Amino acid sequence: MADSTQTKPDEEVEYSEDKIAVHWREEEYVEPPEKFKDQANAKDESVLERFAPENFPDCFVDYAELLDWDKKWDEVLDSSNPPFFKWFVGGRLNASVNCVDRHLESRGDKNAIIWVAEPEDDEPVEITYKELHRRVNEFAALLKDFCGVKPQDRVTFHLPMVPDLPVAMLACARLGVIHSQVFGGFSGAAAGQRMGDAQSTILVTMDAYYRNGELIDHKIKADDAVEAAKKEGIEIEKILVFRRIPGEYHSESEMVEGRDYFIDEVLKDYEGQEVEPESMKAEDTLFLMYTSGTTGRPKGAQHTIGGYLSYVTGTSKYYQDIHPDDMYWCFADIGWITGHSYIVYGPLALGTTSVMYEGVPTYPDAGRPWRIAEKLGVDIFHTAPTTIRMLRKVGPDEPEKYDFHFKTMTTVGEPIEPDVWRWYHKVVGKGEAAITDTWWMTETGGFTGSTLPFLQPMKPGSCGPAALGIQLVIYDENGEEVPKGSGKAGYICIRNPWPGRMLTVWGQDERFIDTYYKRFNKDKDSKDWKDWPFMCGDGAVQAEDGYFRILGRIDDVINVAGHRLGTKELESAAIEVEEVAEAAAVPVIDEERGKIVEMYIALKPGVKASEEEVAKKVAKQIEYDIGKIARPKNVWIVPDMPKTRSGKIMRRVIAGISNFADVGDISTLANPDVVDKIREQVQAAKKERGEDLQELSKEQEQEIAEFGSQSE
Ligand code: 6R9
Repeated sequence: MADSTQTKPDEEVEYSEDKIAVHWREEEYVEPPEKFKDQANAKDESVLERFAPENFPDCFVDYAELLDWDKKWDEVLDSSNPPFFKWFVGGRLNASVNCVDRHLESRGDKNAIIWVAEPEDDEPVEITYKELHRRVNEFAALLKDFCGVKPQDRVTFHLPMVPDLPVAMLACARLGVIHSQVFGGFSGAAAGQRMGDAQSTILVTMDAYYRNGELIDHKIKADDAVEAAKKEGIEIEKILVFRRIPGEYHSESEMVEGRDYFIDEVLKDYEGQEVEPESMKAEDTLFLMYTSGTTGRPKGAQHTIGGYLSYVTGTSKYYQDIHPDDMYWCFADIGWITGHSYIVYGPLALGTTSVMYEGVPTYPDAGRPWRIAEKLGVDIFHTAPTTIRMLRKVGPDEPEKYDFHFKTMTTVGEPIEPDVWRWYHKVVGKGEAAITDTWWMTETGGFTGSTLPFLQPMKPGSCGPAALGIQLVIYDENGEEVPKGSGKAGYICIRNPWPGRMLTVWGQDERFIDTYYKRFNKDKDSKDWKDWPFMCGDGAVQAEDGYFRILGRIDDVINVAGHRLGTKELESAAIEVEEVAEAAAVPVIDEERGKIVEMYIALKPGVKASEEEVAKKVAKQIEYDIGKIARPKNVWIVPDMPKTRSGKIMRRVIAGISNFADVGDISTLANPDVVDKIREQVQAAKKERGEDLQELSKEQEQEIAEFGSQSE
């Protein structure tokens, strides 16, 4: 491992491909505000003691006891078959009862959800717990009777940010059915492929939704989903369609008789019906959330009912500091794990009001989020660095024009630059809110590193110490522990099991072990959980005080505005284009979105089509297979790819070219002279387009230098 410039600021540092070096300076602490401390859910140090390692695994009973159980568990943790750990075994519960029914008596007339449509003239829609109960039951009745679903069957949603989405999730939960929501911005083909993987035959979608002032056609994507699912051997039996504007239909796609149904019409038969909630086993599955990895096929992270719900409820309580009377707004998409855990399940289990917003942050202008906060009296705000960066860029002075006051603010999804952190703290938080930088991932279910908002000081750019009950460790490439304060980086892992962790990769237990455990497990036959550290997939460094700084993914994943895109997914989309022989995807640092995708393409010999035509086709295919979010900024048609002798494309070399950064060591290339050719071609074109002005920070340079080297 190379040393950090923290200790040797000006020294030249040597890198080798599979290592990560750190060049960030430690920031000063920022003290949490005193004024909210008395009301905090975590207000004294006793909580830290309760969750100390010597109290593992029983410490997590604290979280499980926040829920109502039909039957309490017999065993807190069954670790007899590592790494398939099971929590609260013998326990029975229902997630929709915990998020809805149990609040009816005390808070039935209080709002569970307030939904803000993008058109600003539309009044926010208030949904009380009673109303939510009615809607969840009616939709559950429809799913059960009209679709004939049984406990643990899979139902796929491809929905935008509308209240029908949490209603549908909770209706599945009521029936013990597994939901799988595919991010609305992803393509229909992406939804169809995931249906194939989950063996799901029912698709719930919507005709259209508002984005940037336009009503955009969404049902049209269902046609592609049908095709893609067919390729996977799945015949979609029913497509249930919500209507964005009651009584109207805003899609070019035709409703197919006997397959497509307007939900509002079918629901008439189920008006006022109530469905008995299924009493499910704690380790049964609540939902699947597909995420990208190092190989082509997305992984279905399989989350449990008892463990997951306990974990998101507990972390919502202590880290989000949610009380029933708070007005909580998580400005994220439910199609992302953040939305599942911290818009729907955690907040509703605690009986609070969860705000949902349909549209883009800057519509009609950069003051919109702050007007929403002011109007609704939001006191807890939660969003991602990409949104914060965008709002700062477009309206740096907007927040101070509005009268809103946050007690806590969360950031999630990417490392946040200290400078952006300070704007968030000073301008959005008006200097009086605590920031929780929450580091975690789809696989972990909930927060794994952060500060307790009124108990632990904040440090810009660091997520903080390990979350309660989580034992974090950094290993070097040989599996040796990297001591804290050494300034060295390595692979961050979680030593112990925790209830929020996914149970497995849907249908692929081996892949689960390979991806998360193989690297640092020294004895695959061991039955001791201590031999099974979970590899998170991020590089990190730990300061002397125990705070972690996350350096980003060490696998081949490009994080665009918080969405993880697998290079392999992008490349396999490109290769579908007839003329394409080879493709490589690399990230380009982008001020607003963190990263964006650039594609490199080598053509098959004798191609007649013009380069421009092929480039267009590639971009279109990626948009079709994955979604708009993945659309490449540039598609470069190059004479050949830089490759190792074993024929693997060296992505870090082309990533270096795209970012005007160092391409690193090319001595192991089979065809080193291609590098100069590509550099000349690409950089000249970029200069012409004015894309060469980007100055990279040292850590960005390092990230580019490392990109993809894991798979070389
Ligand atoms: C929740 C979520 C996971 C990856 C993760 C890491 C990055 C998330 C972060 C962060 C630095 C934070 N990440 N939160 N990096 N600081 N506070 O984002 O899940 O979409 O699965 O992405 O996001 O690299 O490994 P997911």
